[in-house]
Amino acid sequence: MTSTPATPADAVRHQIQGEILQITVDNPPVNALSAAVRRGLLAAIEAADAEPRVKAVLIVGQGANFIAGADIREFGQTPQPPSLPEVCNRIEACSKPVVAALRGAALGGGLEIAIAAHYRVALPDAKLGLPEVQLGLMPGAGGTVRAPRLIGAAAALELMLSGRHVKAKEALSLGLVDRIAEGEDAVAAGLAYVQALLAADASVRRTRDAQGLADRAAAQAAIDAARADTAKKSKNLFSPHKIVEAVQTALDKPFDEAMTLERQAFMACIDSPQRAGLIHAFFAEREVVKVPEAQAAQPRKLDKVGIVGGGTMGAGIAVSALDAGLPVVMVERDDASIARGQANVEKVYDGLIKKGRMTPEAKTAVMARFSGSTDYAAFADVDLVIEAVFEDIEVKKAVFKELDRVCKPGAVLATNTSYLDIDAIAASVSRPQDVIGLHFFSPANIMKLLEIVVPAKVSADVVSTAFALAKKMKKVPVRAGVCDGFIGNRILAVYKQAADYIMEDGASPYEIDDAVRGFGYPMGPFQVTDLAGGDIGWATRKRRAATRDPKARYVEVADRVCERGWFGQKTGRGFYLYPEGARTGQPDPEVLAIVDAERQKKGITPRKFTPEEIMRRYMAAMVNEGAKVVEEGIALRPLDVDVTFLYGYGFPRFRGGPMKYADMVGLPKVLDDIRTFAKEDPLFWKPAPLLERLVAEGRDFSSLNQAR
Ligand code: 3H9
Repeated sequence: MTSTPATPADAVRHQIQGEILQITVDNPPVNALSAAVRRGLLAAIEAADAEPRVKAVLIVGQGANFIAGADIREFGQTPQPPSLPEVCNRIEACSKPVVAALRGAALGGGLEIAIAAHYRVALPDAKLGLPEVQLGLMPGAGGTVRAPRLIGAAAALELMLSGRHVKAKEALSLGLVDRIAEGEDAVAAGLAYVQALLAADASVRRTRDAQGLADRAAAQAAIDAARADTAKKSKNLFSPHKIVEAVQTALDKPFDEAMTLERQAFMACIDSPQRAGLIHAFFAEREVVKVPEAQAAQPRKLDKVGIVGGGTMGAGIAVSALDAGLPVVMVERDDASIARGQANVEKVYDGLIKKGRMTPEAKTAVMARFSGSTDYAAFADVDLVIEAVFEDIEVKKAVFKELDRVCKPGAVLATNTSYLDIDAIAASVSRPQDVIGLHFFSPANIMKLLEIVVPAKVSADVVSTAFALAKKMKKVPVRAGVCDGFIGNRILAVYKQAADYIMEDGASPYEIDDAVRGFGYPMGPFQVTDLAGGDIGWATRKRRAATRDPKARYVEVADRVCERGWFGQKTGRGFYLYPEGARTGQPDPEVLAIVDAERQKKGITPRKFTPEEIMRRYMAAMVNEGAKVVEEGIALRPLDVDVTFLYGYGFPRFRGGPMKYADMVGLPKVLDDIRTFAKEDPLFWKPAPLLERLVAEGRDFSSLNQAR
């Protein structure tokens, strides 16, 4: 947690130099606008107005950032005066010209401060934006009222609805800033600009009077277009619609009234569960890297990477490593396989060239760092090697034997297995302390999630190296323990089972997919099966058949579908029909007939499920297994489960992740559901002891989220 300085004097300094009053916001790490900062800013502006010697004001941030926005940790607590809109209005009302000099982050409330100032200069490293939408919010300190006046409705809406950051040059062309300065010294750049303004006898220039909305027809057209687009693309979201309506208000109403209405809409966003979910996601993805090993040990040297296997996975990992700037050497068993591996890597870059996102020269430069070999000796100088061969423990052990033979002492030996016992792999080599799991998700060069699977004997600096690799690759790493499926696939197996039960009990796969999409997922579980290939799950089910509890309920529908050779999109048919290579499936009456036949075989009379009933079971299964995963230490904290599902399984970000969702629904309610479902199938619906304990103690999953 970041500590907020207690007094305005700590968080905001102001000093008079000649005719200029310089205000410095100093609230590490990112100069967020805590209550102390707001008080300090207000006091400083009042001092500037009151002091006759002062002819102009400069606002800067201490360190590498201007201001990263409101202090997100304060949301949900009782608001402390002064409010940010009040501070912005006071800055704008200042009787002397106010200049903001921007470097690093000038985001959200930070940009609102800047556009309430009268003039702006940006340094080359400045990042400007109104990213509130990504937190389930909208700009709430005049952003929706001032930004359209400054840069027009179309540009302002685009900024606020995308939440993207713009660099100094673009900010200048948009009209967000007035000039660009060189270097990294915001004070020097700001003072130079102030002096130039004073020399030119420049007066105050208030954004409330700017003319960006003067062309009413153009503004209305931009708002209508944004409204239509938002209705289509953000139908599950709350705040984008509020942003569009706030800009409509800015166009229709006088400035002060629009400010009041913006505040009301902002407070509605603050109160929305989506704000809670999205802000949880924001902090969770920053907490997830705080794991004991990475805090205790420095990473090992990581300058060159080896990859075993050039299939889809190996090639995707190679691309991730190349994109991280690392030299990569790939080993395959024969010349044909290494040629195929290299071709798989090049295919990714050729795709980018085709889309105009990469030049052929850039590809040549990247591929110069790639080499292929059929000889493991090529790994002699790599710092880390990732094995991505066939999922079979004996095959993997044979690879590790070779790695053990050729790799230099201290090289990290990683496996990309998605469920095999990594402790067993580690035990098969002479250096178990160097063995770790790096579970990439397919396509590995695109998917953000990286499960870092920590076997019993691995040393802390190897875990730390894995987190360093994730950072270089811009992945979101989650620490997981060893078990079948680790965090993600283990939980997936359980809620997929729940989906199968719902199907056999009466809902069609299409109704289930609809309900899951309605909840906010991009795809339902049966669509995902068709996309991934039904044969993959089939192989897993066959592997597990021998160890499956004979008393456990087993739904055979998917096996019947696979027996017909219907493996999903790649075979043109799975749970859905894909006529002529279509990407979107159509419901298949023959699949429904298979489901019916299975029901009849088991004597099940189908019943109706509403989308809400479907989701209650689906989520209860997910949360219950999530609690078991936390209790067993497979996940360090509930937030690690949340981040896994947000980045690896398409869980809707606005719900924060499954464990946060459970907290918001209320754990007693989730447990009640599980107990009710247990009456039908006590073996499957066994409540997680952790869930029972938390309910008994009146606690929630968030209470377990402190870093361990
Ligand atoms: C808003 O402004 C609403 C207004 O319109 C209206 C109000 C009335 N508050 O990301 P990093 C922490 S909404 C509190 O690792 P980077 C962060 O948790 C806000 N804390 O660094 C981390 O803490 P820790 C709109 C914050 O260099 C540390 O700072 N603004 C805040 O990779 C370093 O962060 C945004 O949405 C905050 N606002 O990236 C901007 N921001 O070390 C959100 C960061 O304890 N922030 N922290 O883990 C960002 O996008 C990035 O943090 C930033 C720096 C680009 C600034």
